[in-house]
Order: sequence, then structure tokens, then C-alpha cells
Amino acid sequence: MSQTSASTSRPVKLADEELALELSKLRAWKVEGGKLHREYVFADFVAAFGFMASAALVAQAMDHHPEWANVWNKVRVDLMTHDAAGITVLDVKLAHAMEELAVRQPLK
Ligand code: H2B
Repeated sequence: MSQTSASTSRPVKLADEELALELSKLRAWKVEGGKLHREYVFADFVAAFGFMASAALVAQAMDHHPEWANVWNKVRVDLMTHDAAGITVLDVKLAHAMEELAVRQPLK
């Protein structure tokens, strides 16, 4: 998990084999449209928004921000690193952080 480019220290796009390995540890996630994707279904809007509020703080601390959409109890998440034009270790880290935060909210 040290995939950074030497010149900028920004993460680089994961190789296919690396991505496959990381996906095997993120069971509910898949690659969709070149982005790490998951849809969460919570008990209700308050749980969904509570998840988003807590995840937003983690994302800001990482300076790495999700593409996401909320409809009542559902949150669709797409993670990619725009600077690297693909999925990097930052997306994997944010996905794992989201997994930890999601289980603190009532799930449907
Ligand atoms: N978030 C995501 N998902 N990808 C990025 O490349 C990215 C980001 N870049 N958040 C960050 C902000 C960059 O624009 C700032 C300047 O650090």
C-alpha cells in the first residue's frame, strides 16, 4: 500500500492485479465505470445522512473526496482519484473507512 509516484508523492493508479487483491478485501464493492462503487442501504434518511456526515469528515481529513448521491435511505458511492485518472490506494483507504463508519449506523 505504498503506491506513490516518486516525483509528486501522489498515489498512482493501481495495477489490475493490485486492484483485484484489494477488491477481494472489499466484498461489497465493485468496479463500475472505472470507479470503486458501492450502494449502502440504511434504516432511514437520518442513518444515511449520519453516515455521510461522518464520512465527509474522514474524506476532508484525507483531502480525498467521494462522488456520492443520497436518495432517502440509500447512498451510492463512487471513488476514484482524479489526479491519477483511476483507482488508487486512497480510494481503497476511503472505502475501508466508509465500511467502518457504515456499521455504526442502523442498516436496513
Ligand atoms: N479527491 C479525489 N477523489 N480525487 C482527487 O484527485 C482529489 C480529491 N484531489 N480531493 C484533491 C482533492 C486535490 O484537488 C487537492 C488540491 O488536494
